[in-house]
Amino acid sequence: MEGKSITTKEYSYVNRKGEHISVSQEHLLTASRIKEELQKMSPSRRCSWYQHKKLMQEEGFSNSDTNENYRGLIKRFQKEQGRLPSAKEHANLVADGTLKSIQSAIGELNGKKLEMQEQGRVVRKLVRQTNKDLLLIEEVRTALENTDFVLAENPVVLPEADQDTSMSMVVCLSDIHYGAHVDIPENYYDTQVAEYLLNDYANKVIALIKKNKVYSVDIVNLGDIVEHAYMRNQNLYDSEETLSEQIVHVTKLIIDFIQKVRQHVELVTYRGIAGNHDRLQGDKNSNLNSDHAVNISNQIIKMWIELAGSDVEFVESDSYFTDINVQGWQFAFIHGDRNSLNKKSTLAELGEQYDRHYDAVLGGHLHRFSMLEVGDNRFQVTFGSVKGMDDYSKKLGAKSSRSQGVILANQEGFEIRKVKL
Ligand SMILES: [Mn+2]
Repeated sequence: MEGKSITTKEYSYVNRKGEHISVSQEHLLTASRIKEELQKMSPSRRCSWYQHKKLMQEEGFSNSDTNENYRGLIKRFQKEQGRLPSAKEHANLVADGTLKSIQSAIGELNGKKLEMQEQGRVVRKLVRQTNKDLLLIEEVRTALENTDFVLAENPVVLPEADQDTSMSMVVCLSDIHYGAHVDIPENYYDTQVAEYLLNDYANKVIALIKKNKVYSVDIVNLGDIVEHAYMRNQNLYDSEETLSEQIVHVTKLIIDFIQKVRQHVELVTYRGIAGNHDRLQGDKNSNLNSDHAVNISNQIIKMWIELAGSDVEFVESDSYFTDINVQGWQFAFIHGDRNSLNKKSTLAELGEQYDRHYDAVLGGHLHRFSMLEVGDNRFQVTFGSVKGMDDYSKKLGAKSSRSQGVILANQEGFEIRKVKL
């Protein structure tokens, strides 16, 4: 009989010391069952022989091993048995309490596996995010090291005699989309054009400063400073620098812009809010609110102000909102993706939300100049982009010229002005 042959057969294997180790039939039965159970628990159907040895010890078999000879012996034994243990047999074994160690090990491992799967998703996401953040910071550091920033100068600006210098100005910067490469019949745009246009804008602002005898300027960046690569698929092909390079290089241009203005006005502030293209996460519902390119850009600008000794004031603001009181007039600023500047109730809604009576709300996002009077001398304004038209805006039928814009304000009133580029 088959069973009889097993009882009479001698089983042994050679251990690492070269000794022949005899094992009992009971040992082999237990060993093959533990092996099968461990295989069942493994997604790759592999037995962990380290685990196997531990479980064998718990079952009272101290002469098991993990080496090739031992594994071969168990395999041979299983082959001779010609079958896997039946469900009934297994159940009996469990009922007998002979394989209690396996039961508890399976329970433990299954519990851990579930927990891991649950946490796995969250952890993997965090790890991905952290790695990405670290990589980004490292890349930003490298880009900073390779970029020369303008020296800060704080010249005294004397008004000419008999001049009335009561005018203030808000200078908006919007939708630079640095890093975008546009090459269509209606428009050409790349980083060099961006540099040229920002310089051109600075000169136009300086002309306005001189003409209107402006004594203070608040520069407000309305977002979309970079084109970014994570947005629409189209941008994967239309972006020409890495995100880190885009952020550092556009910030260099913004600093140039700030310093140029500062050459002509003593009181200058700067602040920046984020647009949809600035988000490092494609998801606009991401709760990491400061996870955007403008945040990094702002940090660089603050660093420049401090290290270069500029007297320009950096003003902290929310990621997606800021407001300014200029000579008694209240202005709110948004990028325009979260609140629609086409919707006539937006000014009132922002007033409710921030408990202020705003005279105007200004934004970008639409890449075209628009001005909507939504109350008595109260306005919703969008300024155009530096980037200009692209395939996307063409598809949307939103053809428009490049522009930026400013607010001139004194005690008597304010005027919102488009500046064509
Ligand atoms: Mn934009």
